Amino acid sequence: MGLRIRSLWLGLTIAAGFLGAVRPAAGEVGSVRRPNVVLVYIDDLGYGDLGAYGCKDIPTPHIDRLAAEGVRLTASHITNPPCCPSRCSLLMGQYAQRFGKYGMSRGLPVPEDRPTLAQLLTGTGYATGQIGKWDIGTREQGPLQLGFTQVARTPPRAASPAAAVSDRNKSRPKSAASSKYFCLNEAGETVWLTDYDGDRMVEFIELHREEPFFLYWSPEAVHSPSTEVPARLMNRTTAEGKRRKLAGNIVAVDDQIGKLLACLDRLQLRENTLVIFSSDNGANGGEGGSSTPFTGGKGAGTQKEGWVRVPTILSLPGVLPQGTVFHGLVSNFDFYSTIAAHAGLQIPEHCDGVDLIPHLTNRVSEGTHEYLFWLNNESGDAERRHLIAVRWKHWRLYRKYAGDPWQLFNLQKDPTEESDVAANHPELVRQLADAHEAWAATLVPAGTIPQLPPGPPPIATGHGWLQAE
Ligand SMILES: [Ca+2]
Repeated sequence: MGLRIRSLWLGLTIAAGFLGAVRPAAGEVGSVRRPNVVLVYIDDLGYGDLGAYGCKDIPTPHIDRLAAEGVRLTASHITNPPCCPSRCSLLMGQYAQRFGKYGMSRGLPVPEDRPTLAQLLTGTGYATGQIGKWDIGTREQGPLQLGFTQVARTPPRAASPAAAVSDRNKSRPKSAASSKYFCLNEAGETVWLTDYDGDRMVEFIELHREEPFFLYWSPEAVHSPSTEVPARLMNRTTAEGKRRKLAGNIVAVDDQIGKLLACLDRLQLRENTLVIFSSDNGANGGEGGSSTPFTGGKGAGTQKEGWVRVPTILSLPGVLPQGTVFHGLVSNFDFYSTIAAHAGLQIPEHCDGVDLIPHLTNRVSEGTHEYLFWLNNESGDAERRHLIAVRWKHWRLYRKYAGDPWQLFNLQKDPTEESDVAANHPELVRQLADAHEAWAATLVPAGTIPQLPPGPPPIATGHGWLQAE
């Protein structure tokens, strides 16, 4: 038995400690090199802000290439918005309410009685890397503690170069420490954080080119404020007004996808690497982000579809069809199940998601999910984030509080949710409301959010990589 196979079985034994549900699919283990996975999870990227999704004023040629060489999803949703719950749901592969998270709940631990996606893969011999924003679990539940084997240190922030500050009168960082997007590289030069992250992606892949790897890049971009975006990025777009700064931020993300694809091409890993590109929640209208053709988004638009429908692309040349579009209902927790199945593992029993690949390749004709549900009602959370909703086919049933009347929207005819047609379809309202009630009955009560004193962040500042012991 070769070293890799032996370590795989050892890992499976460890992984099987979680619910006893994790075993390799028959015939998969050892027969071929297990596939690589790169999961890119952008912060606050809107449904309408990529060329592949119809955007005209922000060039995104590399992300568009990913779509041309893969499948573009039109109904991919974040069922636990925004940043923190979205990421917790992603890493656990299930509705976050299953571990008591009903809103932002920042600091609530993620459960340790079931494997995170990183633990699952690390347990079967994958090199698992994390770069960028974390925002998952408690301060003690950093990426190394939740299964990643290699974590990029957070680079020290730099002062914003005066020449690059796009607006010197408004929202300018007060000190070097408060700069969001300028950091120092190892040579002490001031660089754009998104560019720095892209170099770490390439570094990680080059380090692990000879073994199966899982890389999770979750940039700070394109979260507000984009005020520091340098002219060299903005000038590549035709965006206007406040949107122009966001556009520059998005261009920098696209540049890193270019680096990623060039690296995979150069190392001849493109056909053995599943790339998943998505966003943790919808557009930030305050920054000029677009949810077109839908409305709403982060901030003032959280009651509309645009807060939870995000651009999502899966690319795996040779397996997935290229240049196609998939309209089925998808949630970000499907990524866990998809990656697990693609790695030749049984999907753990705790997962709510499905393996998307058979659906995307049309090998399975039935839908991915009949329904998707939302229940953001954490008592301490901002009221604008309260949301109770159901998606079924092209319908969206919605209300903000349990006592409110249901509203029903036909997203096919009315993507901007102007006309509440609940009164015209009482049976449909009842069907969807009953489905929500039945789903909610399977959840656990809201968890207690620990009040922790200030302490060090879960990822240390510096350069290079933190390694699991
Ligand atoms: Ca976010």
